[in-house]
Amino acid sequence: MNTNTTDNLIENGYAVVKDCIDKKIIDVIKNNINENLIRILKKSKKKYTKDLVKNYYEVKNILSQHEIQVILAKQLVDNNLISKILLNKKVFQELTDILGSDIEYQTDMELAINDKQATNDDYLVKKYHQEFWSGVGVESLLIWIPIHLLPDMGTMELIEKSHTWGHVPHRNREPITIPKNHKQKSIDIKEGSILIMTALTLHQTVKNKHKQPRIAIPVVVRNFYYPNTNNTDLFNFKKLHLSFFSKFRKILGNKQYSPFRTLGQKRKSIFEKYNKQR
Ligand SMILES: O=C(O)CCC(=O)C(=O)O
Ligand SMILES: [Fe+2]
Repeated sequence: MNTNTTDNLIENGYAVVKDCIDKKIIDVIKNNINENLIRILKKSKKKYTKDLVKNYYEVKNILSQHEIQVILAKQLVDNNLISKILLNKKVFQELTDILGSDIEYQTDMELAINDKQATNDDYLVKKYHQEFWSGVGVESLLIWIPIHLLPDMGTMELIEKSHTWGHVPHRNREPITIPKNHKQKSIDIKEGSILIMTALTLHQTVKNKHKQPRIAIPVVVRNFYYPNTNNTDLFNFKKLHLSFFSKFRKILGNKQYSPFRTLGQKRKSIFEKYNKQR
């Protein structure tokens, strides 16, 4: 077990797991994003190129950034690419070490895209906030996965140990007050690595002044047996992995353990086959 990640989360409210996603998967994700940008451009009879960045700025003339972020994330969910990242061996190992192996992830999500055009929009350039404010419970983790990140784009900033402050009073998407003595940390991370935070870790967007957009996937992951401590019953989740206990419950089918329920059944569950991407 990698105690480092859990220790860092407990101690500081965040952990960076380095080099845990295969470059191939990052490329598959970039391709999926580009294919969908091209699909949008084709539909609107606009010109497109092979270049994701050019296509992205073209699509911004058609759709709002919020719409782009939602549409692109939905495609990643529907094409099982979010599962593919989370089931990638090293990522999965970290998640199960922290949460156990009954894991689900939130599917009503959006990409976090930050480009030089985003100026004072506090939805796109987020001030210090806790995910708890939006309904994520303390039983959940927030995983921030950079997909297109060049060295001088900036990443994410957070306040170390802010997860121990509890629910920080807030108004209009920013804290009303925070303790004077705090340590702000700019996250040192590259493509292929992930940032894990608690639902109470205060974090904010770093403006990206690079001419290319920074693209990241923020996804909420939880163990579905842990009590929901906030509003996650209103979110949509997709099962990522079942433990022995959950698989056994599925075989039995119901809480009455009906005897001989599936006696002689030849059909095999496709869930396992479908999730054998690791
Ligand atoms: O990537 C970012 O700029 C911030 C993302 C974020 O904090 C969020 O989606 O909650
Ligand atoms: Fe956030």
